Amino acid sequence: MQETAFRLIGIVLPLGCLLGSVHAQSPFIRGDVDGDGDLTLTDALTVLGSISERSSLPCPDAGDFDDDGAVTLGDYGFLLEHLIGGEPAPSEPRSTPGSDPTEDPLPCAE
Ligand SMILES: [Ca+2]
Ligand SMILES: [Ca+2]
Ligand SMILES: [Ca+2]
Repeated sequence: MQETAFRLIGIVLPLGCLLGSVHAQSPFIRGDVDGDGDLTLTDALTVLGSISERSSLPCPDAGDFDDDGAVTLGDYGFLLEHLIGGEPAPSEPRSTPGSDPTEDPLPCAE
């Protein structure tokens, strides 16, 4: 039992150091906050829910629709407009999962 615990620590610790040192970011599609690969009303409602409940999204960077470094009601509005009218287009990455092209404090971890 103890041996198993030590083995686990041996695996988890280096992994944590690795993630902490390179600031690894999971690839994401901008606006696809639930990560199902599509921009839908569920994504908009998830953004709205996280803002009103002050909870964080699994991938806050995906919720930052206009890529200004913060997830706000504006992002919810843009996402809703995009779903209804097709405009405005979200910032990159938008068609295939990718990483954030601009630096900001928003994380994206699975
Ligand atoms: Ca989605
Ligand atoms: Ca934003
Ligand atoms: Ca950014």
